[in-house]
Amino acid sequence: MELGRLEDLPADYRAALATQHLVPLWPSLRALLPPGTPRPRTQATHWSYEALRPLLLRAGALTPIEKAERRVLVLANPGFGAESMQASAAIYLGMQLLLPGEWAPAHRHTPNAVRMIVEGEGAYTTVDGQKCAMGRGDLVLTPTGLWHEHGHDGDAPVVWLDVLDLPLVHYLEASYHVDGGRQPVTADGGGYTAPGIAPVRGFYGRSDKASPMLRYRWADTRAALEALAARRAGGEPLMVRYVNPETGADAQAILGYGALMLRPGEVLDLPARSPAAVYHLIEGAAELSAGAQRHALAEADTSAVPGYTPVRLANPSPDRPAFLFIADETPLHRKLGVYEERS
Ligand code: 1HN
Repeated sequence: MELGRLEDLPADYRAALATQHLVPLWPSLRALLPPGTPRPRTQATHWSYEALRPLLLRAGALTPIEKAERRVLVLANPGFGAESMQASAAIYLGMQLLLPGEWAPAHRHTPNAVRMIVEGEGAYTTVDGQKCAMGRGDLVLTPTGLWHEHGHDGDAPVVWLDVLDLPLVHYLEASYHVDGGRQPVTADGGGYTAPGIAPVRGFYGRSDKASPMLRYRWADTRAALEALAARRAGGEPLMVRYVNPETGADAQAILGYGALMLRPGEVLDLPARSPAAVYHLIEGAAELSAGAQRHALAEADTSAVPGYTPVRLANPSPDRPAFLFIADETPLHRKLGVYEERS
């Protein structure tokens, strides 16, 4: 049944509604609740690292770190427009450049962030007094409310992918920051250095921090995926999730993070799921099909995929595995009770 339109209503009635801050629902009802499936603003979008890298390095020459605080090019999904600076409804993505000797001063803010290190050696992020070295493929968490600053003792540019839940926190009108200076370094990574091993505090005390582990080394993640590949038959996804080692829950409350391996030549079909997702290629090569869109991912390329969209991942290489980092809105959808999978 076709619903009544705004234009069907007399002008004087519409004007009277407006003066009382009232709006008729029926002209907008179908847009708010489309039939059968949502109409996401998120578009399947691909960002080539080869294309963005020279632009990011040029930002290094154009804008000193003191003038930027964080030197970032934002991966803005065209579905939301450039001003929104969001990759999906809840995900913000940016590529950040730190040059040798530079320092990005401490601040803390309400949105949660993670960094996936893309290129370069010698940089570190100090989070809550813990100095976390940043190596390629490492995942470093900067959870809500914790001080964090970046420094670089190496001799070549360092680039990382920032993933934040900023669009959601901003939408909730809960986004703000507090400036700081340099933090004293108080610990050497908190003792969470090996997967599955949690340091005891005092006499059998365990950490109750929301994010006790702040750095997940790529060597550990990659080894876990290789071990899965050695045990599992083909066809089953080879995937690990980044979790809180104390509780086994997702590493962060809003966005979820994982890593996925594709064997040489492997094709993997993932069902349509309600959360939007981001795929970032750490190693190898991959083809990503999201609905009718197809993207070839080279190393360090990033793709955003809207929710409710089936995804096919393929490794075109006959002899090299491919490794992807995945960030998605799954924890948020599950907590809100709107999580859905469709086969
Ligand atoms: C932020 O704090 C960082 O600390 C990077 O490196 C990107 C984007 C929006 C808001 C805060 C950082 C950010 C950010």
